[in-house]
Amino acid sequence: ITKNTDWYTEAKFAMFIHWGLYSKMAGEWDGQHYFGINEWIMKRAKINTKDYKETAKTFNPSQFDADAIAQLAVDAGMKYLVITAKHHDGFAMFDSKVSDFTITKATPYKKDVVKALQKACKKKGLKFGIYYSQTQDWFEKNGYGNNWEFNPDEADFQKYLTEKALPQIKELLTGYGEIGCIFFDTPGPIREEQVVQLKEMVEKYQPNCLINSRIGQGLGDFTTLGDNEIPSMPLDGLWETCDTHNNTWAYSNLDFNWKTQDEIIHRLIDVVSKGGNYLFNIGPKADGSVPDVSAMILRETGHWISKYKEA
Ligand code: JFZ
Repeated sequence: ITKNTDWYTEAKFAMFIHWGLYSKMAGEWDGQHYFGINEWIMKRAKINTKDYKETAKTFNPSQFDADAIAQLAVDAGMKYLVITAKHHDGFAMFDSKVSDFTITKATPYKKDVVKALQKACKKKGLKFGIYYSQTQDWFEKNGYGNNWEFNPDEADFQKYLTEKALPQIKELLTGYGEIGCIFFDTPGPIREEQVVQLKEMVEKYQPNCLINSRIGQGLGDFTTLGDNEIPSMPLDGLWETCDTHNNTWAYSNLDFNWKTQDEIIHRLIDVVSKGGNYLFNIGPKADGSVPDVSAMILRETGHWISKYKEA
């Protein structure tokens, strides 16, 4: 099928958001420090599903303001926004009927933040995209990746796909307005016919939704390069570079290595000059607020972009 890709080609700059229960750990578990990508803390610290789920009971992002985040993206000069609806930890940041491990059922906050962001994006004229970890799900014995609690030899991956991933993706495709793009990730051992099941599901409900290459098996509509990778030469086709503001995707207390506005602008120009989109990540804190420095730097970046447009 032919999809409308104009908006994507014109977009150039976008906001990626990694936000979930792991944001609460912020790089620390059981008195130990975990430097590096904090959204992997469940696996790195080998936290079992029971203890991990327990953290949801105190996940209460009272400072979360979807309009303010969408406005930050607009101020930064960004044109679409992609939110982690479910990362490798298996936790749904939306109101899913097919699992109890969701922000609406397992936390005191109870509200659907994917919905709130989708509405805010619509209001502010941003295209809306979702990140969904289709293969890794450390909360499910049939999902891929949790080998500290479950036996991978007994895992029935197709059962996980049929009972959790596909139904959740359907929920996201049918209850959240127009989904501009879907960001799958770490395809790993997923088989070709399973990738086709995902792709057909997406296209059945949202025929114009652009699918990234990390769906696996070369079946995406656009290429997501390796994390933080910028090619040395222009590339043909639709592609994007995803980049973190520091060295983690999800918020960490241990990482202060923020890119300056100059670095962000250079990287943006580098990517755009080679024909790609620059998907730039922020990691909100557990309370829902965006780290001050990160927000300030993004506003400065947007300031430069609007000056440049006038010139
Ligand atoms: C993945 C995730 O595991 C990570 O937590 C984050 O969400 C990031 C955006 O994507 O990590 C990857 C995936 C692919 C590559 C590197 C890291 N790659 O192809 O180089």
